[in-house]
Amino acid sequence: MSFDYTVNQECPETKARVGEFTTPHGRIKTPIFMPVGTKATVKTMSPEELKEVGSEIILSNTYHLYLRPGHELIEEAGGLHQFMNWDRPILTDSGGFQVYSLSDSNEITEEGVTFQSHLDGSKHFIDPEKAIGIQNSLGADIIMAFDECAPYPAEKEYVEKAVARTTRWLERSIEAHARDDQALFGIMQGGMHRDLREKSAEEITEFNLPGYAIGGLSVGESTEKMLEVLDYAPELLPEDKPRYLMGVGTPIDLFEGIMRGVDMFDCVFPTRVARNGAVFTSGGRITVRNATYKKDFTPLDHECDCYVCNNYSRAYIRHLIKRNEILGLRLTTYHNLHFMLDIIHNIREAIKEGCFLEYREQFYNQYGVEK
Ligand code: PRF
Ligand code: ZN
Repeated sequence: MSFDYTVNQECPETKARVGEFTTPHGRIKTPIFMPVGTKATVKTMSPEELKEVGSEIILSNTYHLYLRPGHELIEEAGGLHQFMNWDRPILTDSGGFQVYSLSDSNEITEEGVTFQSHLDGSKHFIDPEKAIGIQNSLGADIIMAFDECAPYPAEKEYVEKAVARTTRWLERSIEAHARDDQALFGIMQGGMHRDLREKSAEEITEFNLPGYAIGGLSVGESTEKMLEVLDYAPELLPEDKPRYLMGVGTPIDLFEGIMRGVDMFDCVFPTRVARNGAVFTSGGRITVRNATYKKDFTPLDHECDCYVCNNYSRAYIRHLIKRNEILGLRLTTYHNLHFMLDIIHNIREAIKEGCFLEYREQFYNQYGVEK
């Protein structure tokens, strides 16, 4: 099938745009935020709840599912959608990045990556063919090429080699991809170097893929450095394809990425901080776990109309989190995802109405600019 991407509206003042991407499990509107469901579940959230908060697509990880429960088992279950009872689009990351960031030791050669499982120390080998084979078994709507994300900081010569290897691995990823009902996205690397980002973009866009990602950011560099790259990187990718910024997504990142031309985001941040008792509010992020909220009988965010804010107080949620009650984690996660998806919805509406910058200004004034 063809994976159409249509840009419906462009912001006259910034590079923000609104569009639609068609997948076998329905259309997603861009800009979009993808909640992270690493192990075939967005921690604490049922698929019904994910829909209630407005999730249109979720992300899952090849690396984790390959190790446990195994991609063959998920294939036997009828694929990832069926296995986890999620009938909307899914994107799987290729595993490359997780291998570098999670496994105990790894050796990267032209052939692929040898690594030890972070779970039991067992030895594994993943190469582009295997990463795509696993993703073909899982059956997500969007799958990612196997790339090499250079660490930060790294010698420029190293980053240059990673860029060249990422292109060769993309070629092998495309060759191995055996399902035309899955869109394969290419990934740009190049670290913080403009000339390498340009080289990477030039090489990967040759393949005329249905979408492209910006990898290698939010790997330890400062926000300023990341934004410096984002000032030019999205535009190096085709205008008529979705652009996905991998592993980036605080509330502020959404605005900053979108105004620079990014269409898709994923990040564990909103769900991870929720499990630590931190929640987003229109007045900024608060740690509801703190003693300040002991007798605060108001909702997490007085401007939020989610199920949590309509029914529970900060004091109650603080109590649940302090006592390690499971409901506490569920409520903070639910609210944070609702908050993220509400922002992204408002941003789409603002772009359509030609008032993106006004909305950004208003949000920042209230929220305070933090990371
Ligand atoms: N490559 C892949 N997945 C990723 C990244 C990358 O560079 C990042 C970088 N922030 C997050 N997830 N394949
Ligand atoms: Zn809420």
